[in-house]
Amino acid sequence: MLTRIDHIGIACRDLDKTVEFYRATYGFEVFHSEVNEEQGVREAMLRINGTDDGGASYLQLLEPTRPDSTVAKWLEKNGEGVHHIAFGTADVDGDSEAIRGKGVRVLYDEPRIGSMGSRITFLHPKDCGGVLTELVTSAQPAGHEGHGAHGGH
Ligand code: MC0
Repeated sequence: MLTRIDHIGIACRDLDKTVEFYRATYGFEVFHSEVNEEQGVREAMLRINGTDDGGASYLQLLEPTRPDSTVAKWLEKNGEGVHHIAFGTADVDGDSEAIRGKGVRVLYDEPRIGSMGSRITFLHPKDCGGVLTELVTSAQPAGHEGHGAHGGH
């Protein structure tokens, strides 16, 4: 069951500059940052709020680390802006199988590793009304989410 907006992914060309915009304009601070080589991104997670299921919602700022990455391709075509939305679930395996059964293309056979050790998969934007959609199961069970065990900033 999808229980929250886990994050909104925003593609940018200069992560540090974009982090500074969100800090100076809204007061959001970086909760966690990392490089995900498999996905070809350097990212900063800005925690916006906790949620009823014990999880949280974030803005995820994404800068490509290589020119052939999906985010680099997307930036070249569209410029900076909202790249994807992500729904949180306690069961990414079960939910992606259920959604696949409805005829929506799930991009990975098995979930891969996302932010803060989460397990993630993506749904094809062409099957989701033009919205690249991600499903996320946090590394820690709902109710125990926090950045201490994820390596922090
Ligand atoms: C591509 N398309 C999109 C899109 N990316 N539509 C909406 N939102 C997006 N973000 C559209 C293109 O405009 C194109 O439409 C069609 O999909 C095919 O795109 P393409 O540029 O030819 O590229 P493909 O087919 O090679 O790849 C598209 C695909 C790819 C969605 C399969 O981007 C992908 O695998 N994405 C999932 C992984 C990802 O995005 N990782 C980065 C975030 P037209 O009409 O022109 O044919 S990593 C992340 O977020 C992790 C770290 C985390 O959350 O923890």
